[in-house]
Amino acid sequence: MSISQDFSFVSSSDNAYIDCLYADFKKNPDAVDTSWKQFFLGLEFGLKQNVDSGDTGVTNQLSFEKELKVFKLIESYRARGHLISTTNPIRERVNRFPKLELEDHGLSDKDLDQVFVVGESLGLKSPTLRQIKQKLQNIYCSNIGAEFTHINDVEIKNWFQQKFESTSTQRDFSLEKKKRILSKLNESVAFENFLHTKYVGQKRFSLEGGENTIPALDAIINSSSDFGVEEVVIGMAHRGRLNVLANIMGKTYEYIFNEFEGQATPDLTMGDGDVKYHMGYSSQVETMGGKKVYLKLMPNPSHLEAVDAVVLGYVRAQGDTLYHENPDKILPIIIHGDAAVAGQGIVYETVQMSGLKGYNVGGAIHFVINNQIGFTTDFDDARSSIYSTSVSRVLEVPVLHVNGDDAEAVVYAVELASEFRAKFHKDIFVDMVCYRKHGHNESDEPRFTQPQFYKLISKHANPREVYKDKLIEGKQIESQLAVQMEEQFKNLLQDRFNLVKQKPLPYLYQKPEEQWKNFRRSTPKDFDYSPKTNVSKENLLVSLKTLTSLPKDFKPIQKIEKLLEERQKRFDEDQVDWALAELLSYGSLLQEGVGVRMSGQDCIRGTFSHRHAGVTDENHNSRHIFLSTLNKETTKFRIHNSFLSEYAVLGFEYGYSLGSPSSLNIWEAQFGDFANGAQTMIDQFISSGESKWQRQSGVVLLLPHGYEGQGPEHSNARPERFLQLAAEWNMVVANLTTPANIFHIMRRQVKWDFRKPLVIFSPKSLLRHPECISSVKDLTEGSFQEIIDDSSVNAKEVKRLLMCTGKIYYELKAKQVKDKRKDVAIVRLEQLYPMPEEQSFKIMEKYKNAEKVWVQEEPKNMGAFTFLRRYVQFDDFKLLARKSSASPATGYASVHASEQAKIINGAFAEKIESV
Ligand SMILES: Cc1ncc(C[n+]2csc(CCOP(=O)(O)OP(=O)(O)O)c2C)c(N)n1
Ligand SMILES: [Mg+2]
Repeated sequence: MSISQDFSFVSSSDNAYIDCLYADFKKNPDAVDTSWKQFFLGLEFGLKQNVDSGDTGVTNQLSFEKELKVFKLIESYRARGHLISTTNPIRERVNRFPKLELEDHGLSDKDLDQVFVVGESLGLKSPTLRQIKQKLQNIYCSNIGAEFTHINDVEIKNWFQQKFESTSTQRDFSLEKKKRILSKLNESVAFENFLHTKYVGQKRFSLEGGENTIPALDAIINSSSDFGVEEVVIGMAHRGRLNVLANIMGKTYEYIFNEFEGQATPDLTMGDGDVKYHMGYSSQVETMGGKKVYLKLMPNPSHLEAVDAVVLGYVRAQGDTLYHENPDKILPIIIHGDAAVAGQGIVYETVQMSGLKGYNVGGAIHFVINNQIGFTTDFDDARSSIYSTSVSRVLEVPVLHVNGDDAEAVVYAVELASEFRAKFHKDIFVDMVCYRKHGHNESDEPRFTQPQFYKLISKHANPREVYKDKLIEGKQIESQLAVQMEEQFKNLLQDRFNLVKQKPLPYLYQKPEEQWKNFRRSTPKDFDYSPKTNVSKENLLVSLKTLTSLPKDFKPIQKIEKLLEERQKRFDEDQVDWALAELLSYGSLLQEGVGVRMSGQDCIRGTFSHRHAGVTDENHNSRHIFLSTLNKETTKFRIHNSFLSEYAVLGFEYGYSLGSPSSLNIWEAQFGDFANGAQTMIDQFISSGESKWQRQSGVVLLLPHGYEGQGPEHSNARPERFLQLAAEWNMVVANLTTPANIFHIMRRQVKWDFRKPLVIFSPKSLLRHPECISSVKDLTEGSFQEIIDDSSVNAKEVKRLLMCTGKIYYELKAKQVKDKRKDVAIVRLEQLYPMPEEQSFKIMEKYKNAEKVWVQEEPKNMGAFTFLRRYVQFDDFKLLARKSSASPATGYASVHASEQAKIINGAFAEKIESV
């Protein structure tokens, strides 16, 4: 039947759509949105009634016209009811013109007592419009506002709608649950109370106004545990962090107060430490259901939201190894501030990861402590969007906005979020609208900038009082509970003031944590010489076999067949190139039971079409990753082309490295300079995490670098920046020139019994340079070479020592060979930091009578030289480099060529002159 033909009242623009929906409904009633399903059911029911009674005329038509109008009203509430939901505990909401009046839908008060079958979709029996409107108002416009109608996945949307409509107004909380909520609020308030009185004016970034965060987190942990979660990893900023540590993580007051009172003895051998509201913590708590759950709070820097991607990476690592790739077992909770979640681009990048194969963690719960302010910034200066959570639209997942004064509504919202995550393995957002009792920190005066808002706040009872009063007003039994717990609250305050001892929670280390415990801190001596990292030829042959074989019936394009033959030939002819050496090192580790994970833009093929870690079938587009044939149950080769992000992807890989101490974890930039988009990760986590938080990481950065005339953006990975960050043996910075060295440095990364971030300036032109080859023996013997001396000269005859790093070596070498210059030695510094002190002194000693020149391709204000000046052995070095320059390289290929020639020729000229 064509609905629109039978009911000509339906406007023509609706015709086709409704017909289409009706056709879908006829095929499968569940294929359409529940509201349409209900509408069509009602319609058919009504039709039948009328046909039975012989009425097919005007009445029929009119009533269906009205039904459709009511239906549209219901749909409007579902879509926009949240705009008038009573989520703001302090002030009036901005009028967003939601168009939810009867008149907006061609209805009027006169229709209020008429029955509309479409209202049955709300669980009402033959409801009047009055009842329908009331129910809609209760569901969609009370203390929880739900955004979900933008979700295109009908199954998800229907599930959420059905759930929300049937449970949000009938929250049947047990007495035990109410007690739990109040006790968590008691703890939350008692904690702030104590700090506020005892540490007047100290920065603590109090949670006051947003105390329901504590019952909310508690509820997420409890309900998620019922859904099978065994570990919860939290990323959060400053706001309420100490309260979370005390009342969710179980860190004792004593411990926290010691830090407050500055009594925590600084152990400077362990690094420089961090402020108290940035430190991480781990614990194991028992849920209401009696299950044990691991809780982790990630340490984080002040840079808001940066920790988000790190949390996800950590969760993925734990999921991959500890939980056998089962996302049901581990849950990330990311807590945001309203200003930060709206303003920081990393949130978008992190959210965009959620459905990607290489980064999926089975969904995160995002919880916004929306105190309606960011430092002094009001919401209307903080975002263009209506809500701070609008970034969630990318994912088409529900957002629940909830009044932060209504403890039970908050708990309901987060429980629904936990269930949603468990069911669909997708992210979900809960936006708790609350307020900030004090200034940004406790010594700030908020009335400088928000006098009106703070006048309202100052008169407002705290969320504990609000909940207690609500219980007292409630049933007899609830009011008794509230009175009884008030007593407990007072005792709790007293206990805290008397510093009654608390017991730290018992903790059982997880396997990766045991592995971390077995590592030690590095010492300067570790970097004098590298450990042996050679492998047997048999080992190489096993890897080679997988790197040259394809599964049966797998058909790549012809070029690949040639490439595989070339791989074999190179090995047989003892001419191992860069890509092969790199892949052989990964293969060797996999054989030894070490997992390898790599991600980066187009890294499977490789930006420069050199890696070909995997190939694609010409006929059915399936992919074969060569080294995956060496996978073991928990140690796998995982390689993922990343999406076009650096900040979040590097953060994710750093997080992954924290969760997988025994594996090799690599991020590759498309070109090295793109790492600058991830500078926060480099500055705030990678270079300083060990010093601040005593967290080691073995993450590897591959940053293509080198001057080949490709212009300012593709030549320079800014080594000077990494070298400026280098201190206290915090990371390794290397610029490599031989395939053997990439082989050994990757292996060394996991052979050490400590972990260090490793930054490699990786080559581009060297990937195909005929001289850039190593022999098989270079891999089966020896180790990483920090410095490579010139074996072609006799030191006694050398008048000039040219020292360099990276691919310029090959250009200098070509000139030396061509001009048969035995008086000039060329030494390569492969590891710039930590400086191989002893080895470098030996080299200097060997060439002590020679003129010493550092030759670099980079301009004088860039490259390694400013850093090398830190070391006495470079005191008497001259510098040969491009002139100081604002841009890293010329955009003209011809200018590049002449600059490069000047450097190379200049290095062998009688007198060293700056270029
Ligand atoms: C990337 C970054 N920029 C600026 C700051 C300085 N800052 C610290 S807190 C804050 C306000 C944050 O507001 P919001 O996200 O709403 O959190 P709240 O403090 O209100 O809980 C700002 C601007 C920062 N820490 N990080
Ligand atoms: Mg805020």
